[in-house]
Amino acid sequence: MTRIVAISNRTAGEAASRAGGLAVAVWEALKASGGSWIGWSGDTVEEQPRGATTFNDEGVEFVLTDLTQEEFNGYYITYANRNIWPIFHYRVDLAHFDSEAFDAYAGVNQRIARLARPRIKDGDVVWVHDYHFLLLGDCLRREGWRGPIGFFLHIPFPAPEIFRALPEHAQIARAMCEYDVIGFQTERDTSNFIRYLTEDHGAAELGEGRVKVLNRTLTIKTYPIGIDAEDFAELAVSEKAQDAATRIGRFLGGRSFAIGVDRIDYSKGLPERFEAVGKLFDAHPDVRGALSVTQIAPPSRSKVEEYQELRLQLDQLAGRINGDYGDLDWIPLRYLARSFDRAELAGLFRIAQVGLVTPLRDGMNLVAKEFVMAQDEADPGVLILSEFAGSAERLRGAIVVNPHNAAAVAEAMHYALTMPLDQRVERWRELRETIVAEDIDWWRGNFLNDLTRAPEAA
Ligand code: GDG
Repeated sequence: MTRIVAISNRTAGEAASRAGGLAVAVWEALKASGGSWIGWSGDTVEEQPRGATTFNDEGVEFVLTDLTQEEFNGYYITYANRNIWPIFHYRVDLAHFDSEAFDAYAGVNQRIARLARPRIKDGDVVWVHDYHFLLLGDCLRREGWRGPIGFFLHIPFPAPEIFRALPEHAQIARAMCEYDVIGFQTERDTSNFIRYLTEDHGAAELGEGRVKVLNRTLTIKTYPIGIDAEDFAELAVSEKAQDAATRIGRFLGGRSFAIGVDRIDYSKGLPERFEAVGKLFDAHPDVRGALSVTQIAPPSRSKVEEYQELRLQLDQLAGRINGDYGDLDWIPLRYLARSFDRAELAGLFRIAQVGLVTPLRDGMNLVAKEFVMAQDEADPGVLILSEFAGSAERLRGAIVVNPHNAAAVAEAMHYALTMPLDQRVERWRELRETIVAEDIDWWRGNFLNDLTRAPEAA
């Protein structure tokens, strides 16, 4: 089997972090091929480290480097998370353009490439992940690697008109064309990128995902990421899951239950969702006292200002909704700003009547798929899904909503709560079928298949 060298900002060096989704998929691929996984250790230091920490786990070599405080601020906080993240999520208004931060970003991409190069052997394939490393393929070419390099973008790729707001867009796109395979989550992302390359760099499509651009021919295709579907369904009936369901059941006291699980991030549409919950209680007094909404929202990137502001906004909004609508024996909206065990989440999904997945923009959104897989076929809950989540492109059985339209989201919740069993089962079966067929193994297999065939295709 072809050996894989994976490169991503964070790796799954600790067994506990291999708890789900992507980490599992990459880990399994590396274990099967005896590969290496290279990335940031998660620590910052004063002086640039010369080497890296390396260790082996089940035949997989981990190579982790610390970042200097300066690199962390420039590459990670400012360029990746305050330039690329907002722009790729269509939030030009939140971008903090900063050319020095771009230099730091390019510097870290080059340093990681230099670290990786001696570990890549003839016959290997390199698999780079996500928006932290858009330039890495080009950096590896500069280090002399001519073999296959694939890149998968986990977040959306914006419309060209938005991408061009990034002052370094041309430089980034030229560097990206050094990859052999570029994978996106949705057809929309893929066509956005190809349209950009066509309009700005004279690209020509050759068919079957092959694109000729800047004197190279590469594969640019859609590989919607999946989940470990059957495993998640099993997790939802595990003892830990059932304990969590019992605990929340005591609190619910027979009321209906809607759940959302999202990192605190402005792309996830949490204020808009809270507003929709308020609208539901306004428009449908019958639901007052009869439904509890729980939002699990682990804080993320709390060093970034926009995330700190969002946290305050959510604290305030949740407080106001409970103040306005709550009663002596009823909390309408429970908002828990911490993380829970994966099995506990699965247990909560299983007993929920409604899953709320209403991001303003999302590459895929795995919570939507997890919610579906956790359901009980005899009495499944209903998924309410934003049209702007990548997962909406394939998940036809969901109630698809515009998250900006709070009144419509409120109506969708009411519709879900009153939906007859046969319709819920029909929708659920359709969703489940897609999620099982397009699971994480399917995703990884498709991508790696194209990547290992890249030399022939060229
Ligand atoms: C990026 C893209 C794309 C959440 N809270 C807890 C917890 N989670 C787990 C969920 C899910 C994962 O984290 C989140 O994945 P999402 O896909 O929903 O969102 P992002 O974190 O933004 O991920 C996204 C993804 O990459 C993969 O390509 O789908 O669009 O933005 O698995 O269940 N897990 C635990 N406790 C929590 O409190 N254990």
